[in-house]
Amino acid sequence: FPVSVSELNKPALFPDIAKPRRHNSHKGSNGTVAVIGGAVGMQGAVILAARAALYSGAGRTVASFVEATPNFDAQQPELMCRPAQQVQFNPDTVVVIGPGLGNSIASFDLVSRALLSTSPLIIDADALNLMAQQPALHALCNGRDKLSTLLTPHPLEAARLLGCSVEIIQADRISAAKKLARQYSSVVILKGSGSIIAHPDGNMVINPTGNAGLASGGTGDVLGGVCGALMAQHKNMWQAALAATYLHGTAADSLVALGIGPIGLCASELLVEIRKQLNTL
Ligand code: B4P
Ligand code: MG
Repeated sequence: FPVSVSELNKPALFPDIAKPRRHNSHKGSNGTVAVIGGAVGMQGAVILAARAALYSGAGRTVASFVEATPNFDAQQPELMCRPAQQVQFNPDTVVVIGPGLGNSIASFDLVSRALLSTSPLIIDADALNLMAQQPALHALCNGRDKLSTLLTPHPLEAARLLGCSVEIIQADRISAAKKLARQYSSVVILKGSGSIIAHPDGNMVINPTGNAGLASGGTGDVLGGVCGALMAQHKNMWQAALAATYLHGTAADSLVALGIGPIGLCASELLVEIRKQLNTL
């Protein structure tokens, strides 16, 4: 089992993403992200993830809702709001599934369709919880191309996926992340202070950026959207996971240096700062 431990302290680990955008690029070449989730009461999770994809450079971003689709996002009219059932799963659409998805039959059906599809997938939140509960979904995940799937659990979601306690996850986060990557044949970001990015082949990296300002609702949804946009533009899941985790953390560090947090830092305040960090890599 090959292991390499390195600190993610320089963009050299994600050279494709650190490259400047091509002068003649067009929105088609910058990819499409579809975020799926947003049951009633949790629609903000989809909005945050979709806005994060927009601010991280996706060519087109669809915010799609498992129920009660809003007509549009008045603050971010660039987003296309659609019912989740209309999402086109294809290799050119990166799907971020799970933020506020809930655990209805409709959500289960959407997660199954996503796992069976050829879309690159970022699987977060309730989609992870459904996969932990349903062995059939776990099996579908293992049947996918390893580098087309990224799981982004926080420690409680990781504990559910591995069938153990949060204490066990936190006692040895490196082993937990590697086990998840192996058992689910996917790239994994095990979130928390010092997020661990694990490759299904055994490689792993510890992210040194970020701070306790991120310990508030919605920051995980923002991370999912950044991962989706970087994957849509650069088509490299490992580098997208590394770069998204790094930039999400440096954005929070930069806001805290300005006195915006750690106390009271809001997830939506990360968006403009993530864009700045990405453009100055
Ligand atoms: P949920 O109710 O599922 O929370 P959520 O909707 O997923 O929130 P969100 O999407 O905004 O945040 P996420 O954690 O995905 O459940 C949260 C529950 O899970 C908690 O009540 C707790 O029981 C458990 N849980 C979560 N994190 C835990 C932890 N670290 N230890 C023990 N139990 C935990 O994403 C948050 C983002 O912020 C990630 O990118 C993360 O890496 C970052 N972040 C958070 N705190 C950070 C810190 N101190 N330093 C650096 N980065 C940090
Ligand atoms: Mg979350």
